[in-house]
Amino acid sequence: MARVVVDPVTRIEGHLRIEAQVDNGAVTDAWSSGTMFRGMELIVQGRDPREAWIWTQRICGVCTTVHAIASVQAVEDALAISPPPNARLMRNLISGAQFIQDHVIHFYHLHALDWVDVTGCLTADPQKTADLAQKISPWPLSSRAYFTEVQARVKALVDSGQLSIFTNGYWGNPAYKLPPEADLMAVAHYIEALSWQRDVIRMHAILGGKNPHPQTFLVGGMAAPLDPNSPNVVNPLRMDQMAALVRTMRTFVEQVYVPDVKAIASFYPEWFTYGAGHRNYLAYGGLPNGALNDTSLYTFPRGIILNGDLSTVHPVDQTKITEAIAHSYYTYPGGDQATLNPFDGVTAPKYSGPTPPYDALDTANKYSWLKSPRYDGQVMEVGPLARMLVAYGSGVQKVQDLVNSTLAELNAQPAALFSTLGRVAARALETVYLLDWMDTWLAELGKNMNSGDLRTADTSKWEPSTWPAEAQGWGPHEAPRGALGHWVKIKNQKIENYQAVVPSTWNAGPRDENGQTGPYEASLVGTPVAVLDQPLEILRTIHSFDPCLACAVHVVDATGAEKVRVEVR
Ligand code: NFE
Ligand code: MG
Repeated sequence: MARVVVDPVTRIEGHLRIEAQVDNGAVTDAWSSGTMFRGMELIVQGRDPREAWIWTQRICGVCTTVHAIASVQAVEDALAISPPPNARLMRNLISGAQFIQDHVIHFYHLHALDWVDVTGCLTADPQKTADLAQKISPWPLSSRAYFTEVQARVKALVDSGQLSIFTNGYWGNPAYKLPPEADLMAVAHYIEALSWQRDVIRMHAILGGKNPHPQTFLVGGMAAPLDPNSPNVVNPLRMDQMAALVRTMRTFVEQVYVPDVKAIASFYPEWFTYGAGHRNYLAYGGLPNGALNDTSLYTFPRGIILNGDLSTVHPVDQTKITEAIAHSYYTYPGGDQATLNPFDGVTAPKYSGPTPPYDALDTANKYSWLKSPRYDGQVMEVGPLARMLVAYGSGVQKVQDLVNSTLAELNAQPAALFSTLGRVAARALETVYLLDWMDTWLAELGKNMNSGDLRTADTSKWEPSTWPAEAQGWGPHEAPRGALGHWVKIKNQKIENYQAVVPSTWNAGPRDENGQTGPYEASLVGTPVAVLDQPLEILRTIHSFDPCLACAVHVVDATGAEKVRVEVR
């Protein structure tokens, strides 16, 4: 019996500690801890609700934009404002570009090295690598000469003794199963994805002035003018540039990302059986194709799947969302066993853990800066898998086709989706699903522009004097990592209370007042660990969620960064 501690988990955003009990080569219990606090909710209290998005967008630089959108939607909900169609289209284009960029970055730069042994590149035969690459994709950078050059670059890095971005990997671990040729192909694409992601996110510069944190959001719409006759705004030239960017997105996603996910997954079929967890999935849904409150026209449908039963999609009732703090470093007026809906949420930090540096968390009591969100008292996983399952169960034809054809290709049953690799596959399929929507939204925006509908904002309620004395609103959205909600209460034109419940809080949160484990904790049970001081398999399952602890606890580093520490006791 051993206690494996991974702290901090790297190749994520923010500060996450995992403690896992390992018996007979597999995890039997696990604890997930967010190790730092910031408290964005407290920063926006008393401020003008129209500026909340500027602050809250800074919760994270990885899922840039999503907190801005959730924030403006919460305030629009409170004040009954309906942004015009062009604002919706611009927000969707910004969101879609964010999803597509973020998912590719996650796969290559945050997750692939859990499956790909970089040192395998050194022994790969470039000709066989070219054969493999050409077999699975028409992507042009697949020649023997190309892979020979990539191999030489990796070899120069290894020979220099400075592994740079590849430092501290668990290279040579027996859980790596790819042939060297697949390692070399994946590393080549890892390098290519670095410049691809930089290029395609220029869509944010066109619509939002910059990335990260586009600057054109506005309560009521977008501050990005649309005008076919002006040189410096969204005009036909910019529309052409955006269409070209979507083509660049599509080519790489279809010819590199998706074939690589399938190729790598084919060498790890057992990972379609590990990592499920509770099998409850929640999607708020979002990226509206009509009025904000018309969920029937959402790109991602809203709903809940319980116990892995795809035959029924349950409705979502905002009032059933609560946060618990029984195992979190917070206090509630009603005590540690109380739970609160975010409209009445309280952010009262009170650290009660051990003094750092510490050997062990006090897992019987409080052990995380994350609260424990629950739906109707139940644990919910959020994210690409939740979205794809809810869309599948809701009868979205395109999603059903994508999922069914992928399962057939991998010779897998639908139950395989409830797994570590199920999350990875769902993320890739969702990226494909969004590409068509990007074309649709661009075409619609162009059509509106050409027909003279240039409205991008409804500012009829811009003046606070037009607001009711008290109002409250919910801004549900889908971020790359899952269901994201901002809750705002407005009183006398100022923010009285503000709560953000983010995807990684749902997934990475600790046990609740009833002792129910969070999704990360539950998903790790049963995960094999071949080499105790190289917990590669724990990283596979945790990384499959794409953790962002910066979002989850709204953190800053107050004590100085710590080096990676992996302990086995
Ligand atoms: Ni900081 Fe985020 C996303 C949000 S949290 S990455 O996607 O909201 O999981
Ligand atoms: Mg919160």
